[in-house]
Amino acid sequence: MVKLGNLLKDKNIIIMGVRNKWSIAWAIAEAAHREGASLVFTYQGEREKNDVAGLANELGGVDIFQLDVTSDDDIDRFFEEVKARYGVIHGLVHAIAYARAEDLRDSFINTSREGFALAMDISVYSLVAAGRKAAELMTEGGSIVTLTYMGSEKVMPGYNVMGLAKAALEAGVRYMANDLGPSGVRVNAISAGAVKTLSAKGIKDFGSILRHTKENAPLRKNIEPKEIGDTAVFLLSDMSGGITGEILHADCGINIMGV
Ligand code: IMJ
Repeated sequence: MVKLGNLLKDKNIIIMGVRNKWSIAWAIAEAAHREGASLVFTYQGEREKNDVAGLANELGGVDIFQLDVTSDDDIDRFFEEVKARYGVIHGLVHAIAYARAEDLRDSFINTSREGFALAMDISVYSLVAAGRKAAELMTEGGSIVTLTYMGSEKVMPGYNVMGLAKAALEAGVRYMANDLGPSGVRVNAISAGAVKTLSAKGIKDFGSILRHTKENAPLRKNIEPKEIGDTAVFLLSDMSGGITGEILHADCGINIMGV
């Protein structure tokens, strides 16, 4: 039995980055739906459409829109459609990141100029571009939430250029919080512990990171997607009305450990 809440009642919330049922964005969607939010999903392109439509169906009446975050035209069109359909929005969840597979395999020192720029464009600039547009529609106040990872703070094997992208994303959260705060829009990030998603597939040493966390994190377990969803509900809700520019670790405490 799932206990229904109303923390996000009467809130229109956009979620970017739902790809399949293992996506962190999906766990956030389930939690937000449970709390009464009206949701909008975006999907990257035709390849992703069917899967995302299926998940949207599971929650009943979630609208889906195509949005490739590397396209300014897509971003403009999407927010125009959202404005026409909803008028006002209250939340934006950004759960998008990408680096070339080769840049997550080799040594960081070998990152190419193109690979670097691509990771920054998709993983960082997309929050700035979407956040700016979303904030214009947050006329009743709003909350922007993005996802980051400890690889921004400490060297994690293979995280490489994504570590720099997440460091830039976190700095972006602070600069956006400063710009948008006067309009009543908060901007925060969840630094989630490792979760087995499509984005973690094929990453070497992933199993050993999960095992290390289970054995050494203060809570002696790995974070569950539902716990990340509940953290996002908190940041999207009025319960966090005094919090902005914050990087909130939802990782069973592993980030506090030295050895
Ligand atoms: C990713 C790479 C290396 C180590 C990693 C990860 N660890 C974790 C991740 C320890 C937890 C997953 N993560 C936090 C990410 O941000 C992943 C981003 C990502 C993953 C891929 C895989 C497929 C691909 N490009 C990617 N771009 C970004 O081609």
